[in-house]
Amino acid sequence: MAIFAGIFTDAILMKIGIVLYPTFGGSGVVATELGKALSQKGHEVHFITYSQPVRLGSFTKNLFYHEVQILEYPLFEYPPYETVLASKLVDVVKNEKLDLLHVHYAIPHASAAYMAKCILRSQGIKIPFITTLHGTDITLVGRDPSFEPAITFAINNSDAVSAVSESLKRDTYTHFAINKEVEVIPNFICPEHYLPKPEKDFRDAYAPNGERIITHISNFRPVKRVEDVVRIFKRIRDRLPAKLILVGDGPDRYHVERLCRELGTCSDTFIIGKLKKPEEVLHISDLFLLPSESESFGLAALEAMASGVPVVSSDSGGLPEVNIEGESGFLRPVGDVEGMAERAVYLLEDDERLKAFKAAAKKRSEHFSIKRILPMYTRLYNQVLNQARIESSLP
Ligand code: GMT
Repeated sequence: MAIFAGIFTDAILMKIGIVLYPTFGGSGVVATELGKALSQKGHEVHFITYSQPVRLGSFTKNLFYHEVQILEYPLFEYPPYETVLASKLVDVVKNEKLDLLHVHYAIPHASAAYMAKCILRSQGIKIPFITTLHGTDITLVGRDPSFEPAITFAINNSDAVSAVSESLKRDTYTHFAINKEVEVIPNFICPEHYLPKPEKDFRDAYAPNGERIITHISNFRPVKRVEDVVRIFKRIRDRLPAKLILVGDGPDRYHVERLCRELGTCSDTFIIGKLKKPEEVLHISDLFLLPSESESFGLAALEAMASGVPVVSSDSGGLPEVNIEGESGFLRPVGDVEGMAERAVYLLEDDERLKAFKAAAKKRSEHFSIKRILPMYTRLYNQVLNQARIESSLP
């Protein structure tokens, strides 16, 4: 364990276990990029989840991945993931001598970490854990009575709790009886991933006659209101030449395809499925649409802005903390398809205006650069480790 003069400081290297969803969701992306950035600073990072995180890329010296094996047995209609995850955490903490665990998305990671912490304590090993709340774990799924008591307990028993926006922090206090301080640490981007590339051929493939390219990226769940994207696009295309690229996949894809057929927009719409590197499409885009019903932060919008793409979004949840009205794009109330289309046309119809908004979106994204956000996490880690040290020295 790394201690300097008895105190953990930013200069001290740590062994950190990161628990995450390895899929395309924003929480998994943030957790993976955080782990990569920590490892580049010399910390040893152990990802613990059920498959290799999609954004991991190539491994470096300080990165490790521990797969949680899900045991199938005829009795288990639903394999008990939380139990095998807790057991895996016990194993990794003990054998890799981790200093702390950082779990992303409360369900079921926070309660699994709590269980691992109790098991390890019974064996004389102390391990603090930090829970980062990402959104639907609080606003959608976590609030459901079938989860609420377990989530409240796991949050209150975390050694520290962070949320990705002020809005999510407020929602957490509103919906749960939380007696812990929730620290806001916004999501981030690594600016070097979004440097402009010469993409003319790629752009021509989608928009051969110089049409504007409008993009949306999501998991096509009802909360994303992807059908609004199609309706907004229809109104834009009625006013100026445009193409729509939809990235991602999910339960609403059939509805979206049907709506495109109904509105007659199929010939100008590309539904390209999931992408490991969304920035490849963002680089050729002129506008990003995110009309979500609820969005604790809107990482996809931030990634668009980092690629120099302005955003027209709903004003729900944490989106106003990311997308600034009249600067990086525009915000309209949830469901205001007309208003979003009108603002989109305003942005797209004038070359100079669009150029200015593209530059401003890029500039705004710099506020969320990993350089600024990473120290917030390492400070929280040090605070938790120092607290654990003080507690273990008490009689
Ligand atoms: O958007 C989703 O449904 C996926 C979900 C996740 O956990 O991956 O996204 C949530 O976390 C992201 C990363 O912190 C946020 O950027 C998204 O706004 C948030 N989604 C919602 O609140 C709906």
